[in-house]
Parts: sequence; structure tokens; C-alpha cells
Amino acid sequence: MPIFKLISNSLCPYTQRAAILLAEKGIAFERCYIDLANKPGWFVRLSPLGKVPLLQVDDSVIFETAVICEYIEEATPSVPLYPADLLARAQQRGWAEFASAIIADIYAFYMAPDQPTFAAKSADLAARFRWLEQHLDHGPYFAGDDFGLVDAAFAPIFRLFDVFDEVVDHELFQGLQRVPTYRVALSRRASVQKVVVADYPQVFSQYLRGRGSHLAQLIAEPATV
Ligand SMILES: N[C@@H](CCC(=O)N[C@@H](CS)C(=O)NCC(=O)O)C(=O)O
Repeated sequence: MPIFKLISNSLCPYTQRAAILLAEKGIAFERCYIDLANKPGWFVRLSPLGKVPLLQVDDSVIFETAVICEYIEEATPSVPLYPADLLARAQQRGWAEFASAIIADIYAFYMAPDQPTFAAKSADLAARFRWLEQHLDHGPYFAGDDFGLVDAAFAPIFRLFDVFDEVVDHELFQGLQRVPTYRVALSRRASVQKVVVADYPQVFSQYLRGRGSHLAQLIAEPATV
């Protein structure tokens, strides 16, 4: 087995996806955290897009979360996290990309500079979760009983909402049944629980406070929420 090192940022939801996958596969790996606001020179030289995660496999580097996850999946066929059926597999790949689109929307949501933009970004996110609601199976996971790669993509998203829930009455899951149940199932998964720093909510909340956004203002002035 090669030596795996996951180059991470303490908050990055993409990095968590790869870390959850490695944990589910039972692969030992070293984790190294960098500050994205102050990227070390060695990281800049290793990362073609300047982004985390990177997976170092011995002396080689893989970048882009979807590619890293595909590699991990293919390297460990004895613990499959994709369905055997090709069509179902392609669909789950699509939904993992959908999770990436939600992460981009979440960024736009918490960076929205003012209330109208915040409302518009909230509406975008609500629409995404309505799509998800329609495509979830009976649970507990995306496709039913078995935890898969697509679940590793959605779990870090809901973790962000654990912090948003504390600071803003966003009502993004209002009227949904399967999404909230799915969220709880993911939060209980051991691999999901162990891939973040112990003080993740505090670190994320602190990060949000420093964004200068509408949401940052709501956190600073909770009485006005
Ligand atoms: N498409 C990339 C997105 C990864 C990404 O956006 N990572 C963020 C952190 S969550 C990053 O490294 N941003 C670079 C920066 O902030 O300078 C992937 O799937 O790996």
C-alpha cells in the first residue's frame, strides 16, 4: 500500500469528502492542514489550481476532489462505494457533482453582501434541496441502505448547516422530509464525525464572522435576526 497524505484545510467540505472516503475504505492516511489565506510555497508548487484537497500518493500528487475520490474507489475495489450497476453509478457521480454545485451556492450564500442578495442565494439553495428531496431513496442513505461515495459528498454540506442553524433562521429545509432525515443519518456516521477538527463549529463560525457579508452581520447582531 502506498503512503497517503491528504493536504487539507480545516473547513474545506471538498477535503472532507476525500477524508470520509479514505476512512470508509479503512485506508490509513496522514492529514496536513494549510492556511488558504497564507498558502505555503511548497503547496503552491504542488497544487496546479492552488486548491485543496490534494492527495499525495507516495511522491505523486492528485488534485480535484472528484478525481481523488475516483482514484481511491478504483484503488480499493474490495470495499466498493459505488453501485455495481453502471447506470446507477453514473447517476451517483452526477449527484456528487450536484453536491459540489451546492458547495459553490453555499459560498455565495454566506458571502452575499446584502439582504436582497442573501435572499436570492437562499432561494437558489432551497431549490437545490428540493431537487435532492425528490431524488433521495427511502434512506437512510442516498440510494438506500448502503453508504456510498455520493453520501461522502453530501455529509460535509449538512455540517455547514449545523453552524448556520445557530445563527440564522434560514428555513431552507422547510417542507422537506427526506432531506432532514438524510442529514441526521449522515451526521451519525462514524467516518463523517471523525474527519473534522474537534472545534469545527467554532472555527467555521469565526471564519464566517470575518467575511464582511450579510451573514457575518447577522452573527454580529443576533438580536436583529
Ligand atoms: N474543484 C475543486 C474545488 C476545491 C476548492 O474550491 N477548494 C477550496 C477550499 S474548500 C480552495 O482550495 N480554494 C482556494 C483558495 O481559497 O484560494 C475540487 O473539487 O477539488
